[in-house]
Amino acid sequence: VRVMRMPRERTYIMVKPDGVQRGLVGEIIKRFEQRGFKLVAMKMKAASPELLQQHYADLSSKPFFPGLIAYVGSGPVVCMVWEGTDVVKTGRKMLGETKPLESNPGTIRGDYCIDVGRNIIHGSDSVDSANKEINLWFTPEEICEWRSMEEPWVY
Ligand code: FUP
Repeated sequence: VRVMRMPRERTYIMVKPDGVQRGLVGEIIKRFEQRGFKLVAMKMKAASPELLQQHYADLSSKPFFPGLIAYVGSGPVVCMVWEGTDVVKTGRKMLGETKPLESNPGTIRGDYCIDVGRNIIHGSDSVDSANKEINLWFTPEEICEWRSMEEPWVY
């Protein structure tokens, strides 16, 4: 009997240019892998202002918007899609709060940054925005469905 599985929840995680330049990409990937989430897409990209304006469209009226677009566009970012149970909310918990001051030690922002305008990582804040962001940053072909081999890799 074939069982139809519910599609797993996905979130969009992006290491911002300061995270890339400070060598935090591996640490961030490590935390999501070790928590038990599955990496299904990843690439490095120098994002255009147009793409970033779309990504941050909800914030377009904020005074920090031009600075935010300049910062996230100042160098390549690492774009990822992570999959797993409650990955959107859990990912946000792992990131910490928007403001590093309010982020507890043990969270990514709480461990690695001190400035809201240089907060090293983005994570989708709802399932709805995750789906929008995944569609904005990735084509369907760039997302990989995969499963662990049933044969062991380690003998
Ligand atoms: P988050 O979802 O935690 O990234 O937070 P927001 O979507 O509210 O904000 C997006 C980005 O805008 C933050 F990552 C950093 C920047 N920002 C500022 O620079 N100043 C602020 O007061 C608030 C946000």
